[in-house]
Amino acid sequence: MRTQIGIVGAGPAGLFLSHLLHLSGIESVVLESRSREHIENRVRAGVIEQGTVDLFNETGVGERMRKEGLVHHGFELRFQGKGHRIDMFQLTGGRCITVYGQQEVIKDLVAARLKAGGQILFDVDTLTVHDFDGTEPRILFCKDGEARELCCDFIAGCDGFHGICRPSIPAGALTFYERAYPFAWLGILAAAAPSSHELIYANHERGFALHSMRSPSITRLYLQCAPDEDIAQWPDARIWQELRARLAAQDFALNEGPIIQKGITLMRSFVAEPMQFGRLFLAGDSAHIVPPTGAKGMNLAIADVRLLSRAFAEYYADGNKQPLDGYSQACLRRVWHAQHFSWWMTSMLHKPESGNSFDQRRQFAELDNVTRSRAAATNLAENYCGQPLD
Ligand code: RFL
Ligand code: PHB
Repeated sequence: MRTQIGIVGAGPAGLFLSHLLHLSGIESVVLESRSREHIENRVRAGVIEQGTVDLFNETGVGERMRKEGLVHHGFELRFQGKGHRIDMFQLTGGRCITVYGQQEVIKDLVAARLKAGGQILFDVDTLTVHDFDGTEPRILFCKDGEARELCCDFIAGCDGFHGICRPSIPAGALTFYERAYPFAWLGILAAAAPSSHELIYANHERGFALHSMRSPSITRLYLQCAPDEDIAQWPDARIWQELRARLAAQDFALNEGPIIQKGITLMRSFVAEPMQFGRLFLAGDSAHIVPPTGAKGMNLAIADVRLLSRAFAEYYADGNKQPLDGYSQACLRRVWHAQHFSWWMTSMLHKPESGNSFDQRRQFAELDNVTRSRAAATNLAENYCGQPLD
């Protein structure tokens, strides 16, 4: 098999890259280790920045999101039992976010690629990448028990944080910047109407909690927990009890319902620089991850592949390799802004492991500032809605 761009991974980065390349008349093949059913049902991100929404609309994959996505003009910071609304729309001169599940984005992108005759091979295994330091990279893999080879001009490593592309780059060629956090999130999906129209980020002495949603009848909720938490120790009744305690506020009642999914997410900040080696380009979580508190990961993945697809388009149009050479640098500014914002939101809202009362007082002072000072609130709102794509 031969193609122009061999894409490893059918997450938001890989699928959207394939879609953008197609719009520029460039061929690609997407290789995915999991089944179509698995990736279309994997519950992850929910918050989509305005710039990402606009890009989906401009490139013809935003139709269902426009109908089913929930547009939010604000969100709430809750601490010391009181809610404080951050009016993103007003503070940013009309920007907002859309709540729409990542698995719905995946369904829309898979459908668009298949409709356009795009090739996505699901359930591939033993995938390895080769010769990307030369001019004829190859991807070897097995499909239905048969060994296959995909020859390509370039490889796009869109295979997430645990993928194989980044670790295939020779040791010492990349620098890693990293921070692990001493806590994790226990997340649930519940068949219950959201208890508020907007997201609620709560700093509570028992730990952080987040109220989000997926639809008018499905609530998404998270609780700060230990990184080595055993989910078996969290029967549904304990989860609801903890959520009620952490989200408590006057005139607020938490709607409860059957829990349809639960899982634990570890939290880490990580950047690999540069996001390229030879003809292998990394995009999305394979190159960087953020703790989910700032809701930035998928949005960053989309911003990366937008730049990467443009760089490939210039290369194929007139042989100009400059945008490809500048790809990593062009991405990293946004990446580090998001790293800072995600780290900051995380440290402002989570119960510090130290249990130090100084840290707790400092957090309240920071929350007080961010909810009282228009300048501080504007900065938060601008970062949360996301900088416009350049
Ligand atoms: P993905 O989505 O991990 O996709 C990588 C794909 O590669 C496949 N793969 C392989 N395929 C072939 N061969 C191999 N050897 C392979 N190894 C892996 C995998 O099966 C997978 O299909 O990476 P991508 O495309 O870079 O997308 C990144 C996003 O998924 C991630 O950043 C977001 O989910 C982060 N995130 C959020 N981002 C937001 O923008 N807004 C949010 O509100 C938000 N909330 C969240 C989140 C992530 C969370 N978790 C579970 C980590 C909430 C949570 C709880
Ligand atoms: C979600 O709805 O899954 C969600 C919302 C906000 C975040 C992270 C995840 O910061």
